[in-house]
Amino acid sequence: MIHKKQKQSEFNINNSVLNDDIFRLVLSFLQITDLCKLQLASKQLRICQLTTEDQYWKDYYMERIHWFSEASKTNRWNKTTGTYDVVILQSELYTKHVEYTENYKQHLIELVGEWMINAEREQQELTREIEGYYAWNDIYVPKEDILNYKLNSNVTSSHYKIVLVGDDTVGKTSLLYTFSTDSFPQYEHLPTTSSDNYSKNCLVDERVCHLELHDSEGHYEFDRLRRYIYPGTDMFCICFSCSLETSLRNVYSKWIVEINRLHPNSLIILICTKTDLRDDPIKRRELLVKRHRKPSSTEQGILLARRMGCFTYVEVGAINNSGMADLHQVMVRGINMWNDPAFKKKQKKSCHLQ
Ligand SMILES: Nc1nc2c(ncn2[C@@H]2O[C@H](COP(=O)(O)OP(=O)(O)OP(=O)(O)O)[C@@H](O)[C@H]2O)c(=O)[nH]1
Ligand SMILES: [Mg+2]
Repeated sequence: MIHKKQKQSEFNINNSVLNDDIFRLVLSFLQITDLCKLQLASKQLRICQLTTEDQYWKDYYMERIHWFSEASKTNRWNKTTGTYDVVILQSELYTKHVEYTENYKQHLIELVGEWMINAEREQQELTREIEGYYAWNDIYVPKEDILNYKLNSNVTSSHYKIVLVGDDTVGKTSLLYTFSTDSFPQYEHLPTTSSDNYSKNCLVDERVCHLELHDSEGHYEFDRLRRYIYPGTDMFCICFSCSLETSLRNVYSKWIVEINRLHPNSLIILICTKTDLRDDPIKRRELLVKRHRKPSSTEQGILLARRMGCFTYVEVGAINNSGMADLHQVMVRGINMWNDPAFKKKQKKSCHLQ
């Protein structure tokens, strides 16, 4: 039986029989986050002092640098050779940081710091880019005003055709699935290859409304086929993901152009998807590491909606059901407001004044 006093001294790491080398070995198995926690525990303890040694950071640093550069590889089309070249995005950052031989922790902090500055700069650049886009008529109405609009009792139609478009993987199918079934799809991304239909019945101002919801294929291979679902649409919803700035840019360079060319003067709303990613620290970090970007902001979405002549702007996160509860209201009230002669008159007046 171990005497109480003896037991205490054996397990007191200050007076431990374990020497520094054994501690080092133990520490080398720990995750860097645990080392950081230990480092903060107490500066007096020898084991905590050991955690500050550069060798732990070296392994972590090298592993991270390798992972960052792997994660940032992308295929870029080479016009001259007619093949895809593997390029590392922001490679100058890695090459600069690979050469270090000491102060690994410090360099890792600097590297991430550079990305954050880069991400902030890119964000400001994107806002300037949106401001410079060709501006369609600004007919923007805030979502809150649409929600306050009361349905006109003279209007008899309660069947509405709504079409969702937007780049592939922005989450159109997931949004429609969640919207119509109240549950997020359990499968990973299955690219839509035919225009599927969903439907939803809802009650707005005591009127039963039927929403006929059309999914579409986001991939450019389907550009020719997609247009066949457009005729008779009451509302187009252009979707982009807040974590994919190419999908935001394509609102301007592809989707608005396509709809306005094939069906001018249609009612279009802009939907920003996957807003849960803005609050998810792991996903934010992944975006920072892979593309040195931050998710696009609400202000940028509203600005884009105004420049693109969209009627309103909505944000949703299908995965956590955020923004989904009043989406049917925005759709039904939005279509009715758009077709209201009093509203059209007001819109025309303000367009003349501009
Ligand atoms: N984090 C998050 N992921 C989502 C959300 N919505 C969809 N996703 C994921 O995004 C991926 C693409 O979703 P889809 O709904 O298939 O995208 P899509 O726009 O229909 O794509 P195409 O059919 O190829 O045009 C899937 O892996 C989904 O699980 C969301 O709200 N949050
Ligand atoms: Mg789909």
